Amino acid sequence: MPVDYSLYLITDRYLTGTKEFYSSVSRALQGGVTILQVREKDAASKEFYSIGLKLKEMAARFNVPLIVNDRVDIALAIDADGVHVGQGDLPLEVVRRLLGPGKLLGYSVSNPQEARYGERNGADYLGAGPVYSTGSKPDASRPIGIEGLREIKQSVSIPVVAIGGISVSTLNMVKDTGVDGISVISAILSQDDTFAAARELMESWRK
Ligand code: TZP
Ligand code: MG
Repeated sequence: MPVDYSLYLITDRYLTGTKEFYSSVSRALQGGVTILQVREKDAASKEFYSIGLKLKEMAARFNVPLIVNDRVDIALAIDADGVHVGQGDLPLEVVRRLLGPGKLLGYSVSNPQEARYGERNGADYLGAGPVYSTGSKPDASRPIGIEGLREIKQSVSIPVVAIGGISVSTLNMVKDTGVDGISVISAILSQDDTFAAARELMESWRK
């Protein structure tokens, strides 16, 4: 089945404020999130596993694929739909070998060179950014801007998902680059109503 990358939510259990984490994610799924990534940077393996398992069950109820950030072992343990790795993680071809052919493999890129490398070495899709500055990733590299995003999209034929500081107010410019979806943390999880936030992003995306 083709993957719908339109609204790609990445988790951060510290960004939901006073809202309960799982109900925030569940409401966002109800609001129209099309793909979900569990990304819990400081979680010990046991906690990452149990968060992943719970989110996988939750996502499955909405027919939404669940991707695990970085951790191939956790992805295999919970039979996730895929793994997302960045420049500093295990090499793509190694991840693909561990994961098998049937799973999704995502790769973070910031320029066309990395994008082409990803395409040649087994990535199914790319996460391109950060497009704008972001408060959600302390070690994020310099923003690539809309033009940087456009160059990446034009350099490959696999799906490209834009990431970094994207909100309803910037969505149209991002969409104009031709990307296949937007990936967000705070534009959904930090909002008071994650259902309404996801729905608004999805409605703007579809316009
Ligand atoms: N990778 C590049 S930017 C980023 C990640 C994980 C954080 C995106 O979060 P936000 O809140 O949507 O800017
Ligand atoms: Mg990583």
